[in-house]
Amino acid sequence: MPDAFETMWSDLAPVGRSASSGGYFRQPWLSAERELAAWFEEQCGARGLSVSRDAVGNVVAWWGSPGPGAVLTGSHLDSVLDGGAYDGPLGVVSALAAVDALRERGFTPSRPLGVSVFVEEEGSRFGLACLGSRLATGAVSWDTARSLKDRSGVSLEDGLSSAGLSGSPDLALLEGVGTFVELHVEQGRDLVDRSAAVGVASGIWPHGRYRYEFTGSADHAGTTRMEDRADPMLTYAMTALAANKQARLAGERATFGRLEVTPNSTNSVPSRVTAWLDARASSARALEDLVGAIERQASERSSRDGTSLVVTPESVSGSVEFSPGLAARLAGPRGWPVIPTAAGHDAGILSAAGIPTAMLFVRNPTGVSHSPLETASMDDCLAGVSALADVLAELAGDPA
Ligand code: HGY
Ligand code: MN
Ligand code: MN
Repeated sequence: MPDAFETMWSDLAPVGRSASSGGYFRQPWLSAERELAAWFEEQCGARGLSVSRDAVGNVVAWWGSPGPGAVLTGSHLDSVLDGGAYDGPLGVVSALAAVDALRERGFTPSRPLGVSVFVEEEGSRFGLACLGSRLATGAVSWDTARSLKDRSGVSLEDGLSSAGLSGSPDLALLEGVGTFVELHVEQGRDLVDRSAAVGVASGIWPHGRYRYEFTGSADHAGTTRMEDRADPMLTYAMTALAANKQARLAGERATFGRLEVTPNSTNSVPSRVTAWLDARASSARALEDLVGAIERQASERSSRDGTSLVVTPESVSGSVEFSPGLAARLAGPRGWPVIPTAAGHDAGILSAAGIPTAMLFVRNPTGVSHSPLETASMDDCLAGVSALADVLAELAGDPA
């Protein structure tokens, strides 16, 4: 008898969880995430699914042998730093539970049905969002990705080899996949405001991550007069204020959530401040305008402060419109709302690769995500499993 949803969910709860914050640290190819990856393959094996893994650790487990017109469902197991329990794992556990539910209904797929996990969806270690699915679809080449470095200077290639993975994935893993469906906890309050347990995604806002390197002159915090300083912290601070103001004025999103100060000494004017901007907007043009306005204001401030600035895009994800026909087909008869999101997903990468894709969202009562406080009720999670099973039966069953 396969483990029920609740059992699987409690299996995962302690893995990578911080005792102090209650948040999750499941960075890719490090112990907690590798423990989850092994758990997932065990669960697939217990269900008689045949597991294929590519050279970076993306996994697809098949019900039926893979082939053209296959239907794939899944999500990711990695987390942001100090993340929530649901972002990613809910889609993976729900996919396994949906297979069980279909079997309990006596369903047999008339086309191959796969359950997938893509690695490094958050880009929390190597900086490029959806790194696993970009490699699996060829959206980024191995040559480009192999030298990406994590915060301690470990390259992707070395990070993989210490996890026993060779890197340089071929594109065979997703061969034949005709439709992808990702279930995900909603990262917002749209469903709770509509009193709906399940919804369907219409698309993903374009978004990007940009590294801002502010360089000034290190000096003494006490003996250096204010007018004699070239202080990169000041330029950064004014840039953070400008980003917030520009996003508010435009009704878009801008966040500086990560900062590195050199030498990070209490009684020194810093020599360098590196900050990462996460910017998102409701259209490609709006994102370009927002990012441009922030960079212009940062450069103006930098010349006033006598500092210098280099801005480097690290991860850019274009606007995604999921297949409208598929969204309408799944949502219409079931009365599910069709809603946009500003959160990136592997589903966006597969959609951009030309695979007809849909996302199911499960209600998040607070809307909070990328936080230990992220939550969803068990009832809504089980409603999500049943919804996913219905959708998979429709997509992988005999054509009506
Ligand atoms: O950052 C995002 O939008 C997603 O959670 N990876
Ligand atoms: Mn996330
Ligand atoms: Mn996610």
